[in-house]
Amino acid sequence: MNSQKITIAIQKKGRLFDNSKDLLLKSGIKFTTSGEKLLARSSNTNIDILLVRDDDIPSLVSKGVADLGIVGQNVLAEQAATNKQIVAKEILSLGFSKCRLSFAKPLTSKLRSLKNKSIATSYPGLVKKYLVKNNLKSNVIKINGSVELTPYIGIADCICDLISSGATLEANNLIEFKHLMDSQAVLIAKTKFHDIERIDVLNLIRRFEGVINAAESKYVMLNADLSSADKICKLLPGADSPTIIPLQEKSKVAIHALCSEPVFWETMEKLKKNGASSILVMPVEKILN
Ligand code: PRT
Ligand code: ZN
Repeated sequence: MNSQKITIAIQKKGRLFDNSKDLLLKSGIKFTTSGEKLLARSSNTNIDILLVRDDDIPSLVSKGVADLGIVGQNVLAEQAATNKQIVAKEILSLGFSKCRLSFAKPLTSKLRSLKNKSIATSYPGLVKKYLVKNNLKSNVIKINGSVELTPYIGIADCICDLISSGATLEANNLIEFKHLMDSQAVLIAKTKFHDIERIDVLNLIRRFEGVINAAESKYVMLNADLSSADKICKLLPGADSPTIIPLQEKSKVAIHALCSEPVFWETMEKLKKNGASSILVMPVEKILN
């Protein structure tokens, strides 16, 4: 696909790795990773994959060592809040590793405001920015791991940490009381590309978009009476312009549609109630719009 070499930095191991690797493979970039190797060369495209810690990705991309990177918005935002040299731009939301950065306190705590409190966090840049914006003076303590233990060992009144299922907070008798930001994995890019590079990168982004859109899309096929076709088409979620095909039985048609939104059981039941039968919902592998 590419004439110009493109380098993409992804997390070597951790929460982002499987989905990042999956996205590249589904986008047609073949590569294998082995042991402690930091560089994987794609066997079928002119793409190199750098395998690094997620914290290194924003600076590798900002410096142009990598053209693109996959990282959590939380990491990019934290680094951008504390380091002017982080200039990498977010260009595509990837829809995985979703979480939120929130303030949490012990269940027994009477704390109501963040004013004049001690806050333990691995995100001091974002927390300080939040405090300034809200005109609050507090003590921010940077902690790299086990942030949730700090209120119990007298280090902090509350914490600010990432939450996904909420199980860690629950296990530590903590309760979320203020939301700072939502986060998910994003594709980031360096700020300057040569013209030829830009074309290759845009093609690659289009492939990524195709994979992401396909993951959310479903192909729906059903049969219905011609008289109820209009009503049924309106019920198909995110379907642009369904195909209506005549069937041997003159009063009936087959309706095929690419639905860009999830098709839940409730939708299928509604379709059936409105006269649809033989409803098939199928996964979509790739989309090129
Ligand atoms: O080694 P390296 O530096 O590359 O990885 P890492 O250990 O710094 O990061 P890693 O792999 O743990 O997470 C990578 C990214 O995944 C994060 O930067 C986020 O963008 C995203 N992510 C999504 C999460 C979570 N969900 C998450 N739940 N990162 C961390 N957590 C932690 C959170 O800090 C807390 O300890 O999980 C706990 C809470 O989870 P729940 O499900 O109990 O609420
Ligand atoms: Zn990290």
